[in-house]
Amino acid sequence: MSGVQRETFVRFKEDVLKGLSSSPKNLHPKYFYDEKGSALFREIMVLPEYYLTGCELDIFKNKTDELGKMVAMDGTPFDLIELGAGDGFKSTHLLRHLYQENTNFNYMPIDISGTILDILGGSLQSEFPDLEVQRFEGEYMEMLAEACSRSNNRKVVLFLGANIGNMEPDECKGFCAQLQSLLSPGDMVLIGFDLKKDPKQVLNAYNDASGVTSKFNLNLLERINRELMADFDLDQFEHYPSYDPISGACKSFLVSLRKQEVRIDGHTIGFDKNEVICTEISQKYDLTEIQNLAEQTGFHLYGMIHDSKKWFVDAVWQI
Ligand code: AVI
Repeated sequence: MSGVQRETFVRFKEDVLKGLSSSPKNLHPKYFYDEKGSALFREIMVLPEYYLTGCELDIFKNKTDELGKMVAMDGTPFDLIELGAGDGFKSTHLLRHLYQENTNFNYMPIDISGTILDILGGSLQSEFPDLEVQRFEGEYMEMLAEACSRSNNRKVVLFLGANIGNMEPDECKGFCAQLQSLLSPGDMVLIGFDLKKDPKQVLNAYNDASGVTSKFNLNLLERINRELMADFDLDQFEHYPSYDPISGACKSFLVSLRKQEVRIDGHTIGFDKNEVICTEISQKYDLTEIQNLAEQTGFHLYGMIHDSKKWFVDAVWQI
């Protein structure tokens, strides 16, 4: 094991033991995304019930002109920084539009995965040979600070996919305030929020008929078994999603189907029958909450772009 791998292993083990010793028990959703979890998430994104990806893609494909006008603002050169760029399948629509309009901008994708940045870099190079791309591999905030220190232009930060919803409200406020502290007056952020809507529609998105989301949730226990020498019996835990239409908190849990004990690298964790582990929050917002969040964290609302169903919004905030 290299030094970095050892550090990652120790952090994972500490977080898991701490979360499972808390009351209520919890696990951080960032741990969903090992190789199998990432593949399952790609399956989720194309499920008929999981409307979020299609809604935001609708904005990037069909409201590109509006998006382009907002981020290009008065025509001053800018650096477009994308947090968690992945393969850029949504943002590429915006890049294409800006490139075709001869907009003066550079692109700075940030991602934890070097492999995905290689793939993205290759496709950008062939489609937009004159676009200046500077890639940053690592954690969002660390890399954003690095990107900002290398930028002399106005900055526009993209944070798509309703990833902001995977933060608890306090964590989310802290995240937005930290974003604000790294930016300067005139800079913008464009954040994808999933909106409050028919509660059945929301709940179905996290409770698909084919059971992929259940596998995605249970894979967290499988990962702990694999990487931390644990002995979770996956047949004794069940995926349980819930949605509170008033607070907008959509939560995923794993329910223990009997009283049981699990060993994790020499530690024993007890579960009562029906005790739950909270594995994820996918917070839904209304427009007033989005505006308030902007104002509480040092931004003002510059614009909002909805998908055609008005289920999702990309909000543009400026300092
Ligand atoms: C990545 N994130 C925005 C997804 C969501 O909707 O919260 C993760 C997810 N979990 C279950 N389905 C999708």
